Amino acid sequence: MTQQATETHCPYCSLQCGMKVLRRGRTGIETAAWEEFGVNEGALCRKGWTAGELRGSRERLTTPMVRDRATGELRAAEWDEALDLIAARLRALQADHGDDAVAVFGGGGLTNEKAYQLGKFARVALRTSQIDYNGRWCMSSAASAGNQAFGIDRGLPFPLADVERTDVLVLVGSNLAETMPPAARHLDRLRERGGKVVVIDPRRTATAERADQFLQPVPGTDLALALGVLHLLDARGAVDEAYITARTTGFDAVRRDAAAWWPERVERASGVGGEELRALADLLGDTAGQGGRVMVLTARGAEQHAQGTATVLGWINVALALGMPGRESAGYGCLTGQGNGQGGREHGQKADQLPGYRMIDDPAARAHVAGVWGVDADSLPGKGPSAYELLDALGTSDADGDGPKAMLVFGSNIVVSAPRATHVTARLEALDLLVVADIVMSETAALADVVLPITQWAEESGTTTNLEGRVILRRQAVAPPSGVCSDLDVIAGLAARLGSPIPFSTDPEEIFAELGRASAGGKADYSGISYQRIAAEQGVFWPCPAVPDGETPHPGTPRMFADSFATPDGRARFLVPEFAGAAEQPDADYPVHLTTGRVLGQYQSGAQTRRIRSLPDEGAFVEMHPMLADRIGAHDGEPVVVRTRRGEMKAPARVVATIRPDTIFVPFHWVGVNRLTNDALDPASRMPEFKVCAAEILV
Ligand SMILES: Nc1nc2c(c(=O)[nH]1)N[C@H]1C(S)=C(S)[C@@H](COP(=O)(O)OP(=O)(O)OC[C@H]3O[C@@H](n4cnc5c(=O)[nH]c(N)nc54)[C@H](O)[C@@H]3O)O[C@H]1N2
Ligand SMILES: Nc1nc2c(c(=O)[nH]1)N[C@H]1C(S)=C(S)[C@@H](COP(=O)(O)OP(=O)(O)OC[C@H]3O[C@@H](n4cnc5c(=O)[nH]c(N)nc54)[C@H](O)[C@@H]3O)O[C@H]1N2
Ligand code: SF4
Ligand SMILES: [Mo]
Repeated sequence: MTQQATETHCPYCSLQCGMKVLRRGRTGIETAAWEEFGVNEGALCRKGWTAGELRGSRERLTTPMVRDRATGELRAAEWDEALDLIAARLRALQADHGDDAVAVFGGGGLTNEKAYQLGKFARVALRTSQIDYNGRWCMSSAASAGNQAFGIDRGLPFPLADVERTDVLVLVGSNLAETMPPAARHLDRLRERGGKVVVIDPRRTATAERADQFLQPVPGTDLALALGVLHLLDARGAVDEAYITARTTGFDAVRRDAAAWWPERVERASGVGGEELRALADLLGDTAGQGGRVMVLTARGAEQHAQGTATVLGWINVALALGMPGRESAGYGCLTGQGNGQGGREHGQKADQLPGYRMIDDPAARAHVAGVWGVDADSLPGKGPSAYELLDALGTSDADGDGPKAMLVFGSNIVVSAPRATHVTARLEALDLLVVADIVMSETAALADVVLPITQWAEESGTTTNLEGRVILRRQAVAPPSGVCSDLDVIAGLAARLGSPIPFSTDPEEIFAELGRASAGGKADYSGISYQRIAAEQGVFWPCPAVPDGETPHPGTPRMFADSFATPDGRARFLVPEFAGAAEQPDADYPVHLTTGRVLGQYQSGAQTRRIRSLPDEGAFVEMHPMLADRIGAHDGEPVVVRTRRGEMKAPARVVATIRPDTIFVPFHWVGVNRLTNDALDPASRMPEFKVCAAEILV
């Protein structure tokens, strides 16, 4: 029998690898290589190869569930019963406490169509300002720095393959060999061409194994390194004065500030010695001096800090001082994380945004979007709180008023992935109504009053925008199991029951066309993109405005900034980032730095991947240096307790010489480490400090 293969994309990370989905047996599916898709050239990581396993497994939710008031247990319910109940309770809570009594929490894994409908649903059907999403915990610091420096936020302003054509690649806080394995080929090819890779990470990771230079700072001190590098570049006359004059503003203040960051001061702040810092500055200065190209990429290691925005600005300053942004295969980029991390932040599920990366407090943006939606601009609520602030206020009541009493969650497992998770879980428990739409019974769904079973990626169509800003199409490969609905059906069903003034479509292609109109003229303009074009062109890079009938279609924008930046005057901004260090410094009681992150075989909160049997589910571990292990009497494989001011956890020690002796690392895919993490927020991006806090470790 010939197999019908559907060309689509992986459900997980922002690389959005092209893959084929094949049917297996009566209900099963299997993933296979799609060689022709250029971004990953047929390669997948083990998560991609095994992504089909959840389909048809007993772990899938296949019926709505409602918590029985008498027994306190979840019981199966009909869809109509569940949606009627949700709508009735939301209406009652809004009638008693106002529209903002209901909150919505979205996810960067949702397709563009879902993210767009969710934002519209919150503003039009619920009229609430209380909507934000987990992307706030992902690349928001790089987004805010990109907006400030370049006037726009597209993770990579160039195609990923440009990485292999640069001359020096600096990776600040990225472990891409584990977090997007097929992308590591670009590092190998770059080195085969004679280019150099620099990795900055408190751990010598699989990515650092591919590096020509490796710097191992104390967590939370990357900004000091950036300032020190700029100091040395300026001292040796390696800054590109012509570029700075022609294409930027603000360098003088940045130069004065960096003048005070001599290597000894950087070493005191970061633990990275002057020689290593000089070696990096020499590599960058020599390369640029010979007309070569430098590319700086940041990821969560540099960004998930209370100083994340300032840190990214510090590295953007280095790239600008070398004259790189806008040159081909050079400049600055951020490696976005979730499957639709990029598109998910452009179409309105973020507290301060409307579709097309428009700002919700801009009257012209409100008028345009309200026009597309067919509602009055004055009826749209204003800006709401950021993800953590939203969660922190749930179910509270104080002199300033009440926090939300109900929340609908689409595509996030907050109980595992939020910082200071014990506190956040208590806030979820304080709600009158928690509704979770998910594929599986996640830790967050298990707390809900109503759980809604949702189609998974292979059972529905929709677009995502990958880390390069390339809008691509996930195609439905199989019918969903009976009893399971799409998020789009849930949103439409609830909107109708809530008496929404406008209907909500459930057809992804129709929604995409509307999203295009709503985004037209915005920064992230999708109006010239269609499902047909995506299929014909292996994706289309935004901005891609529509053109009048008969004119040549806009080609899309793979590379940005060649002639100008997206600021009002077309120049990039040098901004002075003040170094403050981590919000919580080690002391006698909590003497080590705790950092967190990922391993290759698990994805995020693990809600999906911990249920896939062929992936390793080893549980959390505490990575520590042999010197630290000796000092406290810990042994490899034996349990240790890690404690911070917010909580404690127990997990086996993993003793490795690749981590700094003053730092421990725990992956966040298993419940635990986020009970310990710090909820200090970046002032601009409102990013929590996932990547460093002070901890005590005991055997
Ligand atoms: N296997 C796997 N892949 C994934 C994901 C997953 O869960 N699992 N998630 C996807 C998502 S949403 C994201 S956001 C990306 C994240 O991709 P990455 O940013 O590559 O992943 P992380 O492991 O969070 O952090 C990267 C590195 O930062 C280091 N680090 C910690 N603190 C600091 C610091 O202060 N400074 C510096 N320079 N480095 C530091 C850590 O040691 C770690 O090696 O991965 C995506 N891909
Ligand atoms: N300590 C620490 N904490 C972190 C991080 C860290 O580095 N360290 N990283 C942060 C980062 S970068 C991120 S991105 C977050 C991610 O953390 P989460 O937001 O928890 O991400 P996921 O685990 O992907 O959760 C997605 C949930 O949605 C479900 N789901 C998947 N697709 C759909 C869909 O289409 N519709 C619906 N309704 N549900 C769906 C999944 O089954 C899963 O339960 O974690 C953050 N937390
Ligand atoms: S690298 Fe990311 S997109 Fe590619 S197969 Fe792995 S998880 Fe999927
Ligand atoms: Mo992320």
